[in-house]
This record gives sequence, C-alpha cells and structure tokens, in this order.
Amino acid sequence: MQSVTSTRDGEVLILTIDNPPVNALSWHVRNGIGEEIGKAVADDSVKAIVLICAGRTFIAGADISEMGNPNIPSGLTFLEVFDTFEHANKPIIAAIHGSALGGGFELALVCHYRIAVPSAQLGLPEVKLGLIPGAGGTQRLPRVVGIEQAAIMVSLGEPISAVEGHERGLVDRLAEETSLRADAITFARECIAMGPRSTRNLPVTGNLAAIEKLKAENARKWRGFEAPYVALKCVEFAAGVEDPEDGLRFEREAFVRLREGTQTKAQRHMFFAERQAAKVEGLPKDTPLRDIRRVGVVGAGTMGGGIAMNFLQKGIPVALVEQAQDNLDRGVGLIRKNYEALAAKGSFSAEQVEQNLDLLSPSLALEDLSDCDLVIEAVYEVMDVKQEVFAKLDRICKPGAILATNTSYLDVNEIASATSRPQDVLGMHFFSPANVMKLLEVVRGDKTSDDALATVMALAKRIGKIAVVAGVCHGFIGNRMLAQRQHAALQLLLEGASPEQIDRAHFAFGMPMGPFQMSDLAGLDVGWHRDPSRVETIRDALCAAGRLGQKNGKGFYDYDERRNGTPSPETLAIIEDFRSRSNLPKREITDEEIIERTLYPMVNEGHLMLEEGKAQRASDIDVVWVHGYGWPAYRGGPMHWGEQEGASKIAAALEKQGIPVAASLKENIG
Ligand code: 3H9
Repeated sequence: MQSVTSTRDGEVLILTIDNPPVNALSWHVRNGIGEEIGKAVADDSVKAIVLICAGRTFIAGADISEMGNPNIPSGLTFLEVFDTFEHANKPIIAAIHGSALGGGFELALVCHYRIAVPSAQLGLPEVKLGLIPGAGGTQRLPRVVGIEQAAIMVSLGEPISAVEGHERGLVDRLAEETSLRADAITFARECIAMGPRSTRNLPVTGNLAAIEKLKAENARKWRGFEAPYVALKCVEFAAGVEDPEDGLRFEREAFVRLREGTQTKAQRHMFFAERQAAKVEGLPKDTPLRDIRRVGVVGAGTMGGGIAMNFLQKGIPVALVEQAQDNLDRGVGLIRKNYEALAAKGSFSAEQVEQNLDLLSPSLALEDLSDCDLVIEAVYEVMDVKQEVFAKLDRICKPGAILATNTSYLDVNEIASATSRPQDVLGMHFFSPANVMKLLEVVRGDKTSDDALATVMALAKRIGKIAVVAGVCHGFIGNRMLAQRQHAALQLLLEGASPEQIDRAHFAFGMPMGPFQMSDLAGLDVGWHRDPSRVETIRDALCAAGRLGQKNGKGFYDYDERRNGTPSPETLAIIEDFRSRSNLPKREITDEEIIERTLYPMVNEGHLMLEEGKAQRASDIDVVWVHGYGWPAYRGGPMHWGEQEGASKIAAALEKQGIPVAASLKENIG
C-alpha cells in the first residue's frame, strides 16, 4: 500500500499520509510526499493543498527506528522536502489531529497555514531523545510564538494543546473534532485568496532572559544532558541572526553533532525499551482483562498512601485499611498534605484535590475490602505478617479479585501460598515516593494467571506507570542489582575509599545520589537483624551505634536539621576499625575504579537474571534502573552502558575480583 496518496476536491488537492502506527516520516514517506507535492505544485488546476494524515495521529516525527540504521534506502532528505513546501506557489495547509511532533511539527511549521482539532497536541520532543529539532524547529518556532515559548518547547520537549497553539498564533484555525478533513478543505479555499505565507522570515520577538531563567530552573534536571542546552543555543542564535538561512545551517550542524553522539543513542534505546517493557513474552495480545473499578490498599504508611494516590487521581476509588485509628488518620492526613502541596505547584486544582479525597474510604476493617477488584498490601517486610494478611484477604475478597503485594524483596510464591488462589496473586512493587516514581515492577509468581498479569500491566499504563515484569527472586530486578552495588561499595570502604569519594563518583557519573547517601535516605536499619551485639558489617556497626540514617540525623553522614550531610568522624572511625581488623592496607582508589568495581557487578547480575529468566530482556533492566533509581537516561541504563563498556572488559575485571561471571558475559572473553 502507498504511504502517500492524493485526492481532489475541486481546486483543492488533499495529500494523505498513511504510515502506521504514528505516520512517522520514514524514507518512503519523504519520497512520497516530495513526489506528490512536486506534481501538485506543477499542476495549475490545483490552487491549494491540504496535508492530512490517516489513522490515529498527524506525523509524530522522524522515524526513530531509521536513526543509526545504515541500511535505509537513499532518497529525499527532510530539508529537500521541506524546501519544496516552503517555496510552493500555492498555499499548503496542515490539517492536524492526534500529535504533530518533532519533524511532523516542523513540517506543519513550513506549511503556510495550520488547522487542528482542539484535542491535537503540538510539540518538539527531540530533547527526550537526546536530540534537537533538525529541520528548522528551533528557528521557525521563535518567529511564530516568540523566544520564551519556543525556548520552553524545545528544551523541555512537552507538547501544548492545539487550543493553546491557537491562542499563541501557531494554529490558524480550530476545526470541529469530527470534521477535520471537511473543515480543512473549506479553510484551504479561504487561503487561496491569502496566498502562500512563510514563517521563515518573520521577526523573532521576545527576551533572551527567558533562556537563562529556564537554565536556572532546570539545572538539576538537565545535569549531564547535552541536548536541552544545545536547543536553547539554537533559539538564541535565531534571535541574533540576520539571514534565516544561517540559523537553519547552525541548527543543522548542531543536530548532526548530537545525532552522532552517545547520548542520543542511549536515549533512543530508552524510548524503545520503555515501549518494549509493556510486552509480556508468552502472553497473547487478546488475553481478557479483569475489570478494575475499586482498589484496596492495606497499610496507610508512606508507601500505602503513595500507592493509593496513584488511583485516586485517576478517578479510581480506593479503600485504605490500617490497624489503628491514629495510623489511619496520619496516613489520610499525609495524602491530603501531598495533594495540597501538588496543588500549590499547579498540578491539581483545589477542587480536584477534594474530588480525589472524596474517592478515598479509610477503614479499620479488612472486611471493607470485600468488594475491591484489586487489593495491594503494603505492610511490614516480614513474611509472617504478609502471609497473615494474605490468608485474611483470601477469606474476605470476592472471587476474581487480584491480590498484590508491594514487597520489595520477599518471595511472592511463598506469600501466594498463604491463599487458596495463587493464580490471583502477584507483586506490584512501587518505588518511593510511590505517587511520583514512574517505575512499577510487576512480579509474576509461578502460579500467577495470564489474565491477572495482563490486567495489572494494563492498569499500570492507566495510572501512568512504566511497568516491567520480573520473576520471583530476592529483590527482583532493581534491588537484586542494588545489593551488588552496595556490597562492592562497602568493600571499597575497607580498601581505602571514603563514603564521600564513592558518592561523589556516582554523582559525577550522573546518578542523583551515591550508594551511601541512598542508604542513609532509605534507613540503615532496613533489613537489619536488630541485634546490637551482632556486628558483622560496617552497616551493623553503624546501626548498633544508633546511626540509622537521615531519619535520626546520623548514618554514614551526619545531618543538620535541613538534612545536609557532612562526613562523620564517628563513621570514619568505625570504617577504620573494620579496615584494621580485616588486615587490608589502605590505598589510593581512583574514581574510575569506583565506577568499575561498583557497576560491573550490577551488569553481571543483570546477565545472570536474564540467564535465569527473571528478567525478560536486557532493555527491561535498563527501564528499571532509569525509572526506579535515577540512572542517567543519557547512559541508557546499566545493560546498555555495559554494552558500550564492552563485555570482555567487564568479564575480565570481574574475574580479577574473583566474582563468578555470568556465562553470557564470559563467552565474550577473547
Ligand atoms: C525527530 O522528529 C527529529 C527531527 O527534528 C529531525 C529532522 C531532520 N518513529 O508511544 P506509543 C512507535 S525525532 C518510529 O506506544 P502512544 C512506537 O515505538 C522524533 N516509531 O503510542 C510504538 O511501536 P510498537 C520526534 C515510533 O499512542 C508505536 O509507534 N518525535 C515513533 O502511547 C506506538 O507508540 C517523537 O519523539 C517514531 N517517531 O503515543 C515522538 N513514535 O507498537 C515519539 C512512535 O512497535 N512518539 N513510534 O511498540 C511519541 O511520543 C508517542 O509514540 C506518540 C503516541 C505520542 C506519538
């Protein structure tokens, strides 16, 4: 089937792009458009051209799968096609529904007029792929909407609605939601009299100060990322350039530099990894889903409350159960406080906060969960406690209800065995803060049924999570790998590195915090045996000394009341004591060694999990680490990073450390 076809409505020619799933500008689409537009321009009986898309969306950008692929047939470039549009001797009208993104949005910008349905979205999300717009977006957009709005759109990559686009002069006309094609043809007839019109030579308006403000506001979020800064540089250039052609050249060169770099490779990998993660091997696409209308959460602590918020804000009623009234009140109070804080930031209106809270039913009785379609347990990480809750839920919950545990380590099969319905039991491991973190590990027990799993995967998408399927093993994907990193970091302390040096090396690598800062934040007593006389590790010693982490102001670091950490003489003395008893000489350790010693064992563990079938694919592991632990997206997750480091280098380093190497890594040793 042809991806570009033309039809006529009197003097208006309608060019339709049909390239599922998202009408990306693949090579054959570019060639098709170029050819058809050439013919239409040459045909005197055509007075106006409408560019419209079939299917669910307008053009969602360049075809990302073509990038870095040397086997793409040659043909027309973006710039050749765009040039024909811009210089056409008759008006071209972009008719937009769904999303006009990246190269698709840029093509709409070279069209002479734009009509869109109100629900359409317009944006330049290239930064999320480690790129910038490469077909004039950074040069034409400031000429239409001004520097400030253009800078926001190119550097943050978030789309705006067609309604906002209309207010900002980006969209010339709003169409009826259901009659875009007819409305576009009518509009095209009006445009004939107005003639073609180009955005390229419009003056750039606005103030460059907006750019510095954006940089300051996003410094933390953009740390280590190249693309947002390059995108802003291009907007700045547009403001100062005399000949727009120079601006286009400047942008093009910057685009090509980024396209050849490592960051975009990693970020494109993440784009596909995130979409791939939703696919469960061996699960038929048409697996029937269970209806989830009401959710129960057991445990109103920080985790339970955060979990509940996910559903409430999507309009799903939640029954929240606690054992004691004061804990329940505290939990409900925390949910309100969190929503109010979000409302203060503009995420919700005050009315929405009340609507969300109206959907919450606090209770002291598990029996109140009898009509829930899904119950998520978020109580203490102790097997006996979990099993007791599940045995009760088994008696109380209606047949077909899904029973999920939020455990972060424990054996989901063992938890399921406390019920008479292990097919309905699985893990839903949320990450803290549960209403903020994107990741959800969905743990598939040995007996979990296909439809329970498929239902939870679909539900995850509904509440805006990126779900990854993990098999039952200690710590699942994320925490199992984390344990390797923590173990190696503690070993490095014994050999002479300090907590600050190790944390600094991880921060410089791009992690939001290092292993010890993270331990302090989580609490050093998580998983501690609680026997102060049993001191086998540095961590045991810190706990025994009452150093429990940020929560009591002292852990690996000492904390002030604003939770700023400084090196602790007491901790350093404890480390020193362990070192002298382990007879290890103190030596200089480089940051490079820290990264290799702490991260290579993680990559190894990832390979082991793949070999054991605990993770479906390497890219799923990357999704877990980028969205659950803040691994920098520009490094593409530990498995992608490991691939760039080289399997043979990693395997050799692990062997040198005496660490058993995963077979799939070992086979790469030359
Ligand atoms: C660019 O344009 C650079 C230019 O400036 C340079 C010019 C020189 N290409 O997300 P979904 C696939 S850079 C190839 O689940 P939704 C996706 O992998 C590009 N494939 O759907 C998935 O495949 P599968 C700038 C793409 O409804 C399927 O489509 N544009 C592309 O939730 C469905 O995707 C962007 O960054 C693509 N461009 O969301 C836009 N886009 O089914 C990226 C999607 O096999 N796309 N696929 O897993 C999106 O943001 C969302 O896909 C969209 C739809 C909002 C469009």
